[in-house]
Amino acid sequence: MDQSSHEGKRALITGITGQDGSYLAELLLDKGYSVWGMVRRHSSRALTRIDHLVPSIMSESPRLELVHGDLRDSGSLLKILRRVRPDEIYNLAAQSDVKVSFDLPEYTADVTGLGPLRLLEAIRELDLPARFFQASSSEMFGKVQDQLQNELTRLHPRSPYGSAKAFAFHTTRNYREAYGLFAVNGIMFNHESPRRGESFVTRKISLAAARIHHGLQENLSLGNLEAQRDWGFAGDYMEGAWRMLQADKPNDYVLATGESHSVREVCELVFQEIGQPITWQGHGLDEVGVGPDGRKLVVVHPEFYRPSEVDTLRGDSTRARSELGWAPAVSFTELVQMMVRSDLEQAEQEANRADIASR
Ligand code: NDP
Ligand code: GDR
Repeated sequence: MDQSSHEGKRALITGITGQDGSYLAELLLDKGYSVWGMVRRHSSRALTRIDHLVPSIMSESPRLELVHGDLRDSGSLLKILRRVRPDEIYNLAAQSDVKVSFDLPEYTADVTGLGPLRLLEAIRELDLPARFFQASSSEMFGKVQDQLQNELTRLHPRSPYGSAKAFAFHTTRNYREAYGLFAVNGIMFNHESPRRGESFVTRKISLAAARIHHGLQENLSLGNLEAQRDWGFAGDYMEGAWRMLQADKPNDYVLATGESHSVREVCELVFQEIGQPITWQGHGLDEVGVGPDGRKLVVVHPEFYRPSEVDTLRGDSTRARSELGWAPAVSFTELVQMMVRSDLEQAEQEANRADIASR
């Protein structure tokens, strides 16, 4: 698709400061869209992931504008939609941390569950002819029976986050059926990148390994090493989100690679990439990952277990592949290598700063 075909189109991204928001903003700006990003008020600057896009605000006709709003505040959503009148709305904002959702269940339900409902109501209230993308999650499948999960798989969430996403999923579908909105769910399996939040397991592992490599950290504490996920690259998934809103008809689509790997495998690959392959010793909470020189590089800690776990996920994205022509471009190994490379650079900078500070 060439850039000129999208010039003049207006997109609103909620969650633009997050991992996915930053990739989507790049993608849409590249296609010629004018982009509005909804941001929350922070006491300090929170635009790290989109800083490189922000200079265009200073230009004469900025194509990226940031507006203050919050998914918990219906008034702010109405105001933004009235002002921006977007052609496409990508709802990426959420309290997206599954572990945190056990500590903040009501807050998670409010932001992640009711937030999309507030947006959909505002679209309906204003009679806006906008297309709406909801960032739905494989976490909704939870306790799975089938080897592969697709758009027809039964939902059995295992966390307050998964339950909130399931509510938003059904709400999005209901607004499509009840009011004829072009509202779609992208049922996205885990997707990662060098911009992934540092508490999510892939990034936690790659950053810790890089810091261990540069002598900034002793070891890495993890929870359930056996959990299996279908991990892809965030940039590929945002391409899929965009394609869903370009389709002739609204529908729900799974985005996944179709491959799954365990947390243990991620660890093994990451430590191999930094030149310190690990071997496992012990069992359960006593298990450790030992480096070539006998140092304990990975330890297991009960703090990182969840009250109920999603053991294994693997997605079947046949519908997206055949109807949208979508396919992930980055493999699991390439993804891990990309993250390790980036975190080695970050850790090297941290080591240099620590060195200068100690002089
Ligand atoms: P992040 O956690 O990186 O980003 C979340 C974004 O939501 C941030 O911009 C955050 O803003 C914003 N946000 C949080 N609370 C509110 C609120 N009350 N009002 C407005 N904005 C808010 O998530 P990802 O980029 O990884 O994920 C994007 C979406 O996709 C999320 O909805 C997530 O649940 C979903 N998803 C993600 C998958 C993944 O593997 N990454 C897989 C499946 C679904 P701030 O910077 O101010 O905190
Ligand atoms: P997830 O991602 O819960 O799938 O949600 P996360 O990376 O947090 O966990 C994946 C699996 O790893 C296990 N695990 C650990 N997880 C973390 N965070 N920290 C640890 O120390 C650790 N040790 C083991 C977890 O138990 C889990 O099984 C992500 C989020 O992006 C959601 O917003 C999104 O909807 C889903 O992916 C699909």
